[in-house]
Amino acid sequence: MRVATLRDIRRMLGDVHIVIEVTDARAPDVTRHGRLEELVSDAGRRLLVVVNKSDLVPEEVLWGWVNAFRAEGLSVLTTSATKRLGTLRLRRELRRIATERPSRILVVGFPKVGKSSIINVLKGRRSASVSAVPGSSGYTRHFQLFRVEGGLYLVDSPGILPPEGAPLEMVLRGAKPEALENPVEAAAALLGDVMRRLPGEVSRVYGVEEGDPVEVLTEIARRRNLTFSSTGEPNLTEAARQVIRDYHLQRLRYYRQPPDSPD
Ligand SMILES: Nc1nc2c(ncn2[C@@H]2O[C@H](COP(=O)(O)OP(=O)(O)OP(=O)(O)O)[C@@H](O)[C@H]2O)c(=O)[nH]1
Ligand SMILES: [Mg+2]
Repeated sequence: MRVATLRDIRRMLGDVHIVIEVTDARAPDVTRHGRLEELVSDAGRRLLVVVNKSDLVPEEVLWGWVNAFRAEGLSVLTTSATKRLGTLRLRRELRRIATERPSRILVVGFPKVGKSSIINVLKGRRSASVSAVPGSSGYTRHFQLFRVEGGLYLVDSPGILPPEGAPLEMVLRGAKPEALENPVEAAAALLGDVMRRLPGEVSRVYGVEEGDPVEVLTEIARRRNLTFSSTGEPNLTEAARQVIRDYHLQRLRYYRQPPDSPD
């Protein structure tokens, strides 16, 4: 995973006109990046927040998030890159706000929010790849431009933000389970939150009774025969990794309620 530091992003901002911050509809609050938004604003660049994976959450939840973000003065659109929902609107919006031509657009976000999927939809088949930006400095050596349409270019090296934070935040921000210091703690936090927000989901996916998260994790380990061969004890770390992967692979449903909604 090539992770860009905020310093890299700041440098890239010098060469782009518009920034698309891609967030995951299941956790828009956790997958947006306040510091990044500040940098974009400080650089005087236009920010467009895209709430992607809209197909994974109920419509009222999606609109709750959109309204909350708009109330903060943010420009927001929703997409499902895989189901091609909202992508035409996104293209039209880019065309509308790209007042300067040529305009270069940077796509940033945490790992696995769907940056590449969105770029691929926008690029389309007709798009041509264009070599490095002439006459600009620094980061440009490493990026290629893709033409969305006349005068509208996407920077092909998407800014992947480092997934940092509390254990649950790291999972929602796409940190790989192997990269987590304490996967058991992270998976327990995730399971606890899924059970609280979507009662019945954990039992549907794992066939276990819902209750204390660590006990649930232990039961998952037992049921999947994840035990240490030496002692026969349940291997909680491996069970935790599987649960985290299940969220990333969209097998375990989860979404967060927008503010001001009954939780
Ligand atoms: N359900 C759903 N899945 C999506 C959507 N967009 C992307 N995905 C899936 O999410 C996963 C990550 O998508 P990518 O486009 O690779 O995400 P990315 O942000 O480029 O990931 P990195 O480059 O690894 O940071 C893939 O399995 C996609 O199929 C969406 O709108 N809905
Ligand atoms: Mg990508």
